[in-house]
Amino acid sequence: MLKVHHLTHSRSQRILWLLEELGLPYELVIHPRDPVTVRSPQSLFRIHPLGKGPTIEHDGGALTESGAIIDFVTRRLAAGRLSVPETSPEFADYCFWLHYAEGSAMGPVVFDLLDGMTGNGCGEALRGFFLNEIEHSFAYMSEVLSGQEHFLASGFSAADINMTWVLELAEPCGHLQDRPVLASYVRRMQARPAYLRATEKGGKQDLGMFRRASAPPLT
Ligand SMILES: N[C@@H](CCC(=O)N[C@@H](CS)C(=O)NCC(=O)O)C(=O)O
Repeated sequence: MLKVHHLTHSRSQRILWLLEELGLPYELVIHPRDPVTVRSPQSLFRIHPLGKGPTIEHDGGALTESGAIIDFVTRRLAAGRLSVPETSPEFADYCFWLHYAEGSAMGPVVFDLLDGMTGNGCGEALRGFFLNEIEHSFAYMSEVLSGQEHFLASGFSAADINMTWVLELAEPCGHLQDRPVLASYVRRMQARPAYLRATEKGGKQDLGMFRRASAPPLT
């Protein structure tokens, strides 16, 4: 059976959510973050040399990287459900959003988060770069989601699962505060029954460790 290695309060919540949406059986192994460093515990490095959440085990092998796992699960284990077939006019959009999440959108958010955690340790030049990237990227997402409920015009897909975590991580840094379209999208995704089942099983996500004083939780 598919085994999911879940690092607490992390991107691996995506995979639990995906599997709950698909209704596939899985064995869950929870790896609490190291209480001092907040990083992966040694137990995750015993599953895969990169020691990252998410990691899955299937057919005797270990696979890490959210987008790769989503592709593997939807194609190999779910007959393409929640993905888009190559013949569909939406295939390009699906590929874009599935990969944009970690390929481009997430990096600047992580830099901003680290900047906050290190008391502006990134310096002005780098900060100027990543804040500009966030501005463009989030403006584009807002524009797309102003006209439709999900990243694909046809409705919910696994690309929403990869994209939602980018926005969830950006929230404690204040990037959803003046972006109501993105904030309401995240709330819609978080209200999905499968999302709620995933957080019940993997533990409610607490990203408060990343919160800025200038970014009170959204109400
Ligand atoms: N691009 C990778 C990123 C994996 C990643 O950095 N995961 C974080 C969790 S959010 C992690 O494992 N952090 C703990 C650490 O690096 O020690 C993916 O999407 O899977």
